[in-house]
Amino acid sequence: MIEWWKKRVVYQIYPRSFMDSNGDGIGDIQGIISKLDVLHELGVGILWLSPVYCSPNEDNGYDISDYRNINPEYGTLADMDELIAEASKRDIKIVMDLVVNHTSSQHEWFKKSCQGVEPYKDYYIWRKKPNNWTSFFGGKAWQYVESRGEYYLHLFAKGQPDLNYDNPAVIEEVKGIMRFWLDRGISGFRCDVINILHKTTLRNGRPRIALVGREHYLSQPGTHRILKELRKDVLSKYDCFTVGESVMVTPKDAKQLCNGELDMVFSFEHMNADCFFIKWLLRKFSPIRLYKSLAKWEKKVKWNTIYLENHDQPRSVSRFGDEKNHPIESAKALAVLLLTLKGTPFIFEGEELGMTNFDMTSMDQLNDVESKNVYSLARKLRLSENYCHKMIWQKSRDNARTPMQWSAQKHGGFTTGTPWLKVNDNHTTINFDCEHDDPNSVWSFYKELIALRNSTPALQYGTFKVSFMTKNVFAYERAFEGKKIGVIVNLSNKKQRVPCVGYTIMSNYGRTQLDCELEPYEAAVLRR
Ligand code: ISL
Ligand code: CA
Repeated sequence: MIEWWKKRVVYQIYPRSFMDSNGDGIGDIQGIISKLDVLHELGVGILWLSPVYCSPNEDNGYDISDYRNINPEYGTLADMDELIAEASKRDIKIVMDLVVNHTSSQHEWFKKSCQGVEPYKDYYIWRKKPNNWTSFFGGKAWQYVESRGEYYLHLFAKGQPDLNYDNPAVIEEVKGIMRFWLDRGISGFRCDVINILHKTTLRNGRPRIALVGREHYLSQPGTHRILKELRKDVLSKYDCFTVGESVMVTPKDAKQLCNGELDMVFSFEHMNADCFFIKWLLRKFSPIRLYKSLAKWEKKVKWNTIYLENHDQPRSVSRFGDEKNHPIESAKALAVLLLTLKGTPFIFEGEELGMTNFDMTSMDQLNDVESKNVYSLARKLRLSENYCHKMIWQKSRDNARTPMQWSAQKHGGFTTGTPWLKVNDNHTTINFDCEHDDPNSVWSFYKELIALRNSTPALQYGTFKVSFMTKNVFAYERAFEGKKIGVIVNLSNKKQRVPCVGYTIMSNYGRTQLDCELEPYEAAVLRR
């Protein structure tokens, strides 16, 4: 039996930016409900919602102050129940974000922990003296609290204190939260930075340029132990799945995380196709670096995740495609990769429209805590203003977070009020309304490709084999029970000579047959 989460296409919603139903400029749950028919028409079978829990929004919901309630900005528990029920009517499952490496500093647990009140005193990681660890968002990872006369660890923003997984009470709290939502009818979790839960020791880390201390918390034995326990005591009792966001994993770590722990993990290696090791160290995008990494993970893990975008990454058409000269072809070529590789595909809202990076003109338009921290840090390090701007404009997480472009109307039809983050000016041409009615649009191509995947076992769970790879072209084959499908993708702006290929099932150039030459950003699914 093939599990349902291997067959379905996932669509990630960033609730704040998806659809505003009441004109306050912030996306909300009723907004999502109003778009369920559209998502159903697109053909997706699972929605992953970035956090909708109560949060002071220092990191837009990834800092949770109440795990068992909905942020009033987004609606109520009743709205959430309605979403689950309405989605289910359309055979769409809902997956929530589980953010339990840290809470918000506004969480009751943390407030009591600061006062030394039991049983919360040891819910977080407190020390008299900080070590040399640094935060994912730049700068030191420790913050002093007067009332305790101690420092707490925060691997992310100051408002995101890390939970203490040496305390069994914390693990029990997490189990309770998971049951609370699974009992309400959700179908699983996307688990935030899940491979860093347990810190083996708080000794100083080796000196390095980023994430000092990481050898003490990345994929440690303690984390594996906790994940096994969550699986045994909670997850195994429900028909659900988990996808773990796991930072800096190797295929070996991933295998271990998916052995009696999670069902699949997000890895990051392919996100380095346009940078060195950390995203801020820019380099020119190299198609073959992307292909090699994708192929490596396809071969090495049992069940892969496929993604080219999420709420932390720039828009794929802007970084791996050509938003200026070939916006439509390159967005479609990327769609072919996303939906024909082996593993569960994750579409990020707007990717199916070919949405591009934020058309920011000044640093004042930034919202993201990471971008702001990194920008001020880079200026302190005396990197040139020019480089800093380039770095932020190319890699800021706000690139992914501009509101959905539903129509050519003011603010892209996202809100009748003032949007929390500026809508891209190109909503006049890149938007759902136009694309829905245009059979040659990026959206229509996604719809057709998803329908093809949903009805083709070879594409859903067939084997994967590289046919050939060049600097710019990636060709592979998927096969299941003797049925084969070929795929070929050119992620360069130049024509490419290739071995003669054959008849197409889908082509982003509308071709029925491919000869020995590919056009810029040409991609096709082929008969075999
Ligand atoms: O976005 C990143 C770098 O720019 C990553 O390092 C990111 O911070 C990391 O992948 C963890 O991401 C997740 O946890 C963060 C949250 O800010 C992200 O939005 C979330 O996806 C802390 O909860
Ligand atoms: Ca709203």
